[in-house]
Amino acid sequence: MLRSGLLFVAVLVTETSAFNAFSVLPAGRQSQAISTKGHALFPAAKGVQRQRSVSAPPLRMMAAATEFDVKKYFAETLPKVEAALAESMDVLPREWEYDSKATTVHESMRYSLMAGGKRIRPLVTLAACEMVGGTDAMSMPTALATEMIHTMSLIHDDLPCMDDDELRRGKPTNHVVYGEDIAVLAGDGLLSYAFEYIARYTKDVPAERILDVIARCGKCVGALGLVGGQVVDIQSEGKKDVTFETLNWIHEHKTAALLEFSVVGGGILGGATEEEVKRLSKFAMNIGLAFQIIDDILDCTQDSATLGKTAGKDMAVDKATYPKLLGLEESQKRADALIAEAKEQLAPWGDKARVLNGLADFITARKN
Ligand code: GRG
Repeated sequence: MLRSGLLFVAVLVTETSAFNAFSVLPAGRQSQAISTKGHALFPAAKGVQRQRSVSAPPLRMMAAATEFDVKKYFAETLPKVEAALAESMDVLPREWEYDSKATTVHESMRYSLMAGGKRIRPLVTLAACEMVGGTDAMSMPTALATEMIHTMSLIHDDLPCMDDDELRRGKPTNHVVYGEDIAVLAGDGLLSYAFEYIARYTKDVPAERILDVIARCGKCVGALGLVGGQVVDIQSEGKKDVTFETLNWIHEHKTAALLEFSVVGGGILGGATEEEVKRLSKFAMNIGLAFQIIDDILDCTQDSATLGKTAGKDMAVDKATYPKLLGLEESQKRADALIAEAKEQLAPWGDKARVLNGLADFITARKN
């Protein structure tokens, strides 16, 4: 199992072009380059920083100019995450004397969780925790929980009653393999297991921090998170007058909220102060929106084989997207500006922020 996980990661790292052609500029330099153009960020959407032009950070605020080799980082870190994810599935039948009647849903949960994916959410959790002085042992259960929740959201998003898709992570979607009923329940199984996993397996962290993380986890999934974002997304479908503010609202909730939890959760477990949590939150909301903008761009510029999911879907259903509202070039500029501003939030950590900064840059450089 571990060997096949490692093999998968080796293939992923070798095959993904974004991993190959990517070396990260020092945070300070990139922020400065972008800030000279003075892009305004998104207009008045609630909950994130917005509408201030990105001004050059003072020299003392610039992160240390250390090159970050993202390819090497993925090669070193992804096998660890893949192995831990596999173990999270193995532990169910092994330690919990699982009733054999539950094997179908367990298999279905495993099918989607272990189907690959970039694992960005667990990576930012581990990186944020380490940046503030914590360890992998403190944050790994929460890191895995973010991937369980993300995978659940993909399974449900692909259902015929939602986006109705048959390809995900290069494989047939969960409901195509197991049927709609099992797919719904596999998502539910992953979601509840995520909470159980944080509560049961987090070690060496004071209980109040774990409690805070569990509460935030609930919020990011619920009506003020993924669920709320998905509802407004569905309600906006087919409408010609979706505003920029609504589009931002959808993606702050549907996409950015889970990334925010992933980063902030890692920070809290590692002992971040209130002020640090605020910085992490702003960083994460920015990279979350940038992530979605790039997702929209890739949907109309890449093919299904590269994406591992059906390309051109947004246009086919006439969905409101960033490229549709802004055009491709302006969308890319917005994503770059959001990443630059996100990285400014990490400046006080200096070189300790190199991994999170590198992952932020990866978000705009990725090709799938
Ligand atoms: C049922 C409680 C409950 C919640 C689900 C379906 C739903 C509500 C929300 C949809 C959330 C969703 C699918 C948002 C899209 C986010 C996004 C950009 C996904 C792509 O993420 P990647 O590129 O995918 O990280 P990989 O496959 O690499 O992990």
